[in-house]
Amino acid sequence: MKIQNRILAIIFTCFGSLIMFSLIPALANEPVNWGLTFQPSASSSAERIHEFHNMLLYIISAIVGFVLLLLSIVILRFNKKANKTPSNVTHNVLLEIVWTVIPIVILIIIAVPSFKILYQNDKIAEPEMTLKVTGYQWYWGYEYPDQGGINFLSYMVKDEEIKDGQKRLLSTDNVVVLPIETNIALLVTAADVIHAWTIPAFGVKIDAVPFRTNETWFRINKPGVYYGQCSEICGKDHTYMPIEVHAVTKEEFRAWVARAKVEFASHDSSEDKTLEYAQLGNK
Ligand SMILES: [Cu+2]
Repeated sequence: MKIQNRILAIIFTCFGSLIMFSLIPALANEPVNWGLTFQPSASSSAERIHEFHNMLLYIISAIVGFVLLLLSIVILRFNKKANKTPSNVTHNVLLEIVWTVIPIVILIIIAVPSFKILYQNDKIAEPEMTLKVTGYQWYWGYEYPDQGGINFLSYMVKDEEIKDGQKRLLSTDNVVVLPIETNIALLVTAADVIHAWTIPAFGVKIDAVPFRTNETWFRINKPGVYYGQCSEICGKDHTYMPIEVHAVTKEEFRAWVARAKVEFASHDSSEDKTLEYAQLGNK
């Protein structure tokens, strides 16, 4: 009995800590220490993903609870001491049908909303503007084809150049500025190897594949600064190609477009910076 109590105590402690940790909220639009839950959603796509995740959490918790209950009954009632003469039953047709059909029903219940979200997050609902992203080893290129062809490259701010308010490994020299409440079509490709453009708060993670253009869309619903990182291991400086998006109101975006057209009229040659970054890993 003592060992059984100990096992039960361990199981309940594990569950208790899991529940406690899952209650710690992730409050920032960036990775945080000990962050366990999602970053708060800032787009309709992320909202749908979070709702689906929460639904799955209820289903999986019920399944885990049920299996734990069955295991506990087996451990307590059918151990050698409590059940000296074991039963010889090996088959039960009804039981076997039930434990096959119920999981199938559960999978169908999960599949329906899952496919719905895949479709909704994939299909571009009347795009109002386009952002084209190109992944390079190891930086990002951005183009705004319908905003006068603004285009620029975006590099991580190096540790020794970080200014107040910038974040190590997350801030970039040129930030992506996007308007809120706008359906943004995202076109993603790469120039060398496979990268992946990701902003967790937008619910977007899409591979950037050479010779191929992947597309998705999102609609940001609150202004703010959002961070992401390349999410496909793309070489030695994979860690050093973050994404920084500033979501602003439509008026602020128009003002930025006017400034950006002048500022990015001729951007720096990418060659120099590529060389500079090639040294980064050797420091
Ligand atoms: Cu990459």
